[in-house]
Order: sequence, then structure tokens, then C-alpha cells
Amino acid sequence: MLRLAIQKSGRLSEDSLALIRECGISFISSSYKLKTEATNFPLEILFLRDDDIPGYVQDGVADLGIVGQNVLVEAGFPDLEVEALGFSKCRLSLAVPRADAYASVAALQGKNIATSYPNILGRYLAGQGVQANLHTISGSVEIAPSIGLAEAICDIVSSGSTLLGNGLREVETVFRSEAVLIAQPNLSPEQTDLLEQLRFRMQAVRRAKR
Ligand code: PRT
Ligand code: ZN
Repeated sequence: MLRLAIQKSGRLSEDSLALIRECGISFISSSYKLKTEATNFPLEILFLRDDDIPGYVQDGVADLGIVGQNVLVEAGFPDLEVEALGFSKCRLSLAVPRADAYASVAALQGKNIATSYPNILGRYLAGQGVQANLHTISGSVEIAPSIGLAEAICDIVSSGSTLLGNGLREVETVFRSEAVLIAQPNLSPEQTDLLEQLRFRMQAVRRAKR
């Protein structure tokens, strides 16, 4: 038996459920159940907040998970990734108020930057030789410059319309992300075999879509 953790409700949920079904795995899901068992594959599905998924898989509470690389790497467990899934593509970017001068990342030296990704951003800035004050906030990051909390932000961007709507301009891509399948490091031989079956099916689903 394998336990797979997926996001309960959010941007990853629909595509995660669709992928499992496209792998030929049947299960009954209802919005109030936090756990369900597949009827034709030894798989149990747990529905969790995406932020909790890397830790649960690292600890072996869940054997597998589907999560964005942004959340996985920020949580500090990049090595759990076993398969890129090709959906929920987005980027983590730095943005500044549209009217502000910005020549290069050096312009952020000594500035206040609001983000929900202090680890990824901190490493990026260190690599660029820039020292800034990072303010970690968990949501509505794009509002920070207009309320005087920060001179710049670093947040997830997909279409760019949220930045535009808040008077911000994307200036650097810090990290590119997509949904990935992750696995706990200590699977039994039987579980490893099931994981390989699952990956084989996922790869076939992706090939069929190309
Ligand atoms: O409740 P829970 O904690 O489970 O969910 P959540 O609110 O933390 O995450 P959710 O559902 O918003 O996103 C889940 C994952 O989807 C993220 O971790 C990313 O890997 C991926 N993803 C893909 C995105 C986006 N696209 C995205 N556009 N995550 C967030 N956004 C947000 C972004 O934060 C910004 O506020 O959408 C806004 C920008 O979108 P655009 O299109 O205006 O640029
Ligand atoms: Zn979350």
C-alpha cells in the first residue's frame, strides 16, 4: 500500500486528481473527506494543505506527494523529487513598483523585500552578492510596497496580471517551478515497485498529451 498526499483545495488539486484518474486509478472523492482509498490500485489518497506535504513525506507519514517545486525547495527537501509532472508551471520573481528605477539586482542592496519564500530568495540574493532585509509574510505579498512595508517583493507569478494590478513590474526570475511527484526516502521494496508502476503510467499520460 502507498499513501499519496495531494492538495486539498487549490491550484494543484484538480490537475492532481485528474492525473491519478488518467493513470487508470479509480476512487471516490468528496469535498468533506480528507482520505480515500483507490478501488483498483493499492493507493490511499490524503488531502492536505500543500505546505504540509513535503514534511509529511520526509517523515514518512505519507509515502508520496504532489506539490509545487517552489514549496518543496522552500521547505528544504529538494531531494524528495522523483518525477516532474508538467502542470502548475509558474515562476518565483522579484518585482518593484512600476515607476521605480531598476537597472539590475544590485539596486536591491539594503532594501526591504517582502516574500513568502525567504529561503529560496535568500540563497538567490547571496549568489548575486546582494544583501537585503527579507520580510516574511504568508499571503497578499503584492500589497507590501503600496502600504510601505517593502520596496520590492518576491512572489509566484503566472500570467503577471496580479503584479500589473498592483502597480508592480517583474524584474528578475528567481526560480522556475512546476508540480512534482515526491517520495519518502525509505520505501519498502514492494512500495518501490508500486512507485515505479505509478511513474510508468504518469510518463505514459504525459507522452500521450504531447
Ligand atoms: O491552501 P493551501 O496552502 O493548500 O494552498 P496555497 O494557497 O498555498 O496554494 P495555491 O493553491 O495558491 O497554489 C499551489 C501551487 O500552485 C503553488 O505552490 C505553485 O506551485 C502553483 N502555482 C501556479 C501558483 C500560481 N500558479 C499562481 N499564480 N501559486 C500561486 N499563484 C498566485 C501567486 O501567489 C499570485 O498571488 O497567483 C497570483 C499570481 O498569478 P498571476 O496569474 O496573476 O500572475
Ligand atoms: Zn499553501
